[in-house]
Amino acid sequence: MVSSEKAKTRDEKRETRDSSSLVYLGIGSNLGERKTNCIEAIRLLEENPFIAVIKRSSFYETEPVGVENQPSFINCVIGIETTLDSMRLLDVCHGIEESLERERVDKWGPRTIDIDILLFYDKVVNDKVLRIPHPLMHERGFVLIPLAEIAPEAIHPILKKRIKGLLRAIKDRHSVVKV
Ligand code: PH2
Ligand code: MG
Ligand code: MG
Repeated sequence: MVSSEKAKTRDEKRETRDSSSLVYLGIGSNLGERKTNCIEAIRLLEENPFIAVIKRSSFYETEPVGVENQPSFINCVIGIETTLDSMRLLDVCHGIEESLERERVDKWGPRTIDIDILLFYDKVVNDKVLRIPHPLMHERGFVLIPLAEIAPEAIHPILKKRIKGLLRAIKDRHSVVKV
């Protein structure tokens, strides 16, 4: 009994370390073949020699947040390892968005693909073009639900709370349904 309790504690510690030692990306699409677009974006990330995709959440059909009169999204979250710094990773994400963005109609409307850096290991970045953790991630069900599926123990480096705790406290009531 005592030894299994100790083992559990060690596992929990290992899980904490593993979760915080990845970079987490939010992937979303609400135009065209939405799930295929997400899968293609993940494939292109995996193809980059400096990126390894380690974890992928389920796909979720999610109600649009913010601009609400647009089609619903397919969202998922992936955990990657990368030797790129956060700015170079942002460039890679933008490049993949551009290569899949042929169907995009207007800037704020539906998009074939959106790749957002949510967490970059335990780093905080406050740059004009890049803020990490993603400044809205802790308010959004379409981010926290898939993120909690693959990294419940990861810690938000500013709020100093675990993802599973942030999810418990969330007020966002937009629907997020596993597909
Ligand atoms: N992305 C946004 C704004 N609103 N809503 C959902 N459900 N999913 C998204 O990915 C999303 C959104 C800005 O990037
Ligand atoms: Mg986004
Ligand atoms: Mg974006």
